[in-house]
Amino acid sequence: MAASSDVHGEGGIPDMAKLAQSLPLETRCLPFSLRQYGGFWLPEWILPGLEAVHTHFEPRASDVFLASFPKSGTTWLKALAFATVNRAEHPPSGEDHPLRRRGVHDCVNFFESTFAVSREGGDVFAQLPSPRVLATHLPYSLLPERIVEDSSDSDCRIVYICRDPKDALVSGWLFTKKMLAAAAATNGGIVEMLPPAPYTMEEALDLFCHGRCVTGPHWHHVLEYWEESRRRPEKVLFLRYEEMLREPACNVKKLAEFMGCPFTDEEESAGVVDAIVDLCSFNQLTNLQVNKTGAMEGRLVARNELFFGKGVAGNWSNHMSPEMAARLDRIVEGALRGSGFTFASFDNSA
Ligand code: PAP
Repeated sequence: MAASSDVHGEGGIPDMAKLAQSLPLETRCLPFSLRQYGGFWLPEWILPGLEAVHTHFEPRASDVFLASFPKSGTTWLKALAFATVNRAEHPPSGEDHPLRRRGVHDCVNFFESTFAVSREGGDVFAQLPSPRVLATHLPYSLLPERIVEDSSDSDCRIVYICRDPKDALVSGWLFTKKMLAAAAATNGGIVEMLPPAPYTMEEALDLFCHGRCVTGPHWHHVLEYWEESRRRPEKVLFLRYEEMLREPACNVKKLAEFMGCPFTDEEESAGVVDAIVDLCSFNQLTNLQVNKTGAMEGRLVARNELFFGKGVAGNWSNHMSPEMAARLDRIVEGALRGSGFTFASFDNSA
């Protein structure tokens, strides 16, 4: 697997403003133009953020990074991690909990997109108190060396959430269609989007199967983090969306332990784990006013409600034919062969 220094070379990340125009371009994958860099298709508008993250971001030992391929359960993981880390200051059953007042993505920022749209320069997260919880869709091999390095100075941790690629694809396709409709109605946001087009499931699937989607190929994204979680389980925790739906409390305990703030027996008996699971549940979050009418502050035309679809495993079957699903399954299985990794839905013993 490519470590980040292999991709960026000795001098670190290159000058993206100069490099971007020479990178392979994909404009059929809505809603953004994509450029291929380091083997992955990244939104073109993110590239300055990638450079800024490498140049300016100063990780701290107490940082936790929540990583994911888009539409794999990031919003849920953000809510759970935020509520868990901050439970002493903000008890999860409290009426005034930040997650009841603010959008999940405003409680936990995506770091590359925040850097990409920031006009401040420097480290935009320098003022955030520790412990910081930040999120990223970047592939492991494109994370800054200071985050991934194998040294005792780099104690920050990474939690990855993966999801069946068919559900991630369908969730992203539905999101894109809603986002384009919203952008058309409001004259867009501050990030330039491609003009709306019919964008059928067949088109989205075809691009996805060729790895041409935001941060694709999906299976390479997952595999990089999975391999690192096997190599350094103390550094990378690998979670699965489908398992979290099955056993949320058990996964929240695992998450807390990994983040260095395990629940005490007293907390467990007092129902704190269940209160966090309940606060962050699909039903609770979707019923909050802020998630019905609010929007991600000052960035994309992404109303909070767009981040909540059905919140289940297997929604792909409502939008993909068995033949379409079999095509993607075959490609993914082929790509994963020999790796030792399988998606839960392909593995009957899981
Ligand atoms: P992002 O990559 O844009 O941040 P992300 O949160 O990873 O999106 O994925 C959105 C999916 O997570 C949606 O799935 P669906 O379209 O198949 O329904 C969304 O419903 C689901 N999701 C969001 N919050 C929760 C939650 N609290 N519990 C379960 N699923 C959730």
